[in-house]
Amino acid sequence: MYQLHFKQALLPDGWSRDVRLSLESGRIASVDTGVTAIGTDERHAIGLPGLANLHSHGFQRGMAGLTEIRGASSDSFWTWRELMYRFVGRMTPDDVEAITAQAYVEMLEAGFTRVGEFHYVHHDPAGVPYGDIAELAGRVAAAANASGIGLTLLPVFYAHAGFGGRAPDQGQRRFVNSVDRYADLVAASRRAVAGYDGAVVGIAPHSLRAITPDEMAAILPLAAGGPIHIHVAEQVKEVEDCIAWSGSRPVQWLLDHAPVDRSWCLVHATHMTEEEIRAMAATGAVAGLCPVTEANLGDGIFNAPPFCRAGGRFGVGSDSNVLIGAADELRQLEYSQRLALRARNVMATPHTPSTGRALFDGALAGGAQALGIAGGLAVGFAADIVSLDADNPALAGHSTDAILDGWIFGSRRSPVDCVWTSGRKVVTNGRHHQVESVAAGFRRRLEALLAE
Ligand code: NGQ
Ligand code: ZN
Repeated sequence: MYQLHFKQALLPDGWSRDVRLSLESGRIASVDTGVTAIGTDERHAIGLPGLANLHSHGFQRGMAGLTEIRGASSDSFWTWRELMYRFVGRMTPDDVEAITAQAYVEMLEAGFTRVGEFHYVHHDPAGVPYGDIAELAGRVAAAANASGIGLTLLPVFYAHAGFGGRAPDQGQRRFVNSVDRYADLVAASRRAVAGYDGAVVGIAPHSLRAITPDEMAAILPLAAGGPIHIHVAEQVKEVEDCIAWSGSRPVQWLLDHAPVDRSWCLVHATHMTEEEIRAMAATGAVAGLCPVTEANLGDGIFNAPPFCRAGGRFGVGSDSNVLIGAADELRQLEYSQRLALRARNVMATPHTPSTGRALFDGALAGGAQALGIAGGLAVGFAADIVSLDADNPALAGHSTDAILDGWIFGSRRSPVDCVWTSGRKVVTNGRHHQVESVAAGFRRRLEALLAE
């Protein structure tokens, strides 16, 4: 039994003072409020539930800052993807593991306690499966385990270069499986995470570009009740190509042809009509918003107000991992709305006037739903906890919701102090316990990769 005491903590029904959490076997065994700290309690000022990072491609952390150079023609998502494919073509399993571990350490230091890894690089550089079809899924799981982050592994089905079942291109050879081989991959992925506490496995048809309707129907049963994630309507070109292929826009097509419900996460969902927005919100599916990456790739701005008014659920993901931060994603989400609408406090609601609190509550609930877990500081839930440093100048004099506003909008240096995942402390004073060895491994692999 391990006991934490917080001067204030955000519980499912709001902020409470003098909170003691007892942790046992990785879970929260009891929550007491209005109690003074006793000798054996580990004392902290501010306690928050850890957020889920619902969409990551861990290996892309290795490309951060390397695609910000203008090419010969005008740059776009599609020219970025060419560079990404070239990077993918060179990575060994050791590279994947070291780069992914670095990304996960940064996530933990930034206040994320679980990651949804949308994992699609499966085969060797020639496109031949490894002896173990889940070799690279195993490397992702090893990186998660080494860092301590909770893992929801989403092995990806990818088979085509475009709508209508177009043959995959060379750059995609490491991703491609038949339906049967994908079923083997999902089963092997379940085995790869079997020893890891709290791991969840879902499935992920990559995008409507990469899967045919028949293939989609064939793989959906493999989810077996777990989460189902798909990229959708991220780029205008994808919308145009989908209309040319089917007569429908991508979100509309998906809602018409797939059993979208609460177990789904529609990643990006950037380009929707008001009708699609209302229809998607009504399914209970989560919008997987990746505001920092969407800005970096020039995707567009999610139309949040009508989606939230219709009761739509959202969570955030660091996607390309160009910059990893829970507060950064939430701030970018709000600021993109402000810039588009020339208004302030767009994500706040009549019920929750603090923008930081509304963003945090939304991302906590939507992120947990999308990753197939329960999120929050409540009895029986995983002990995924973040403490903030009350001495950070951005939090001076702040209490309750103003703490979240100060963290998200006003902190130059992150106030994230300690982080626990499944009851194990993995970050102290804002630093991950293995930060140096993981960074050294990352540096070594990256220097070798980039020297080639
Ligand atoms: C991905 N990234 O899977 O990493 C994609 C690029 C694709 C984003 N969509 C590949 N941001 O969409 O074909
Ligand atoms: Zn993605």
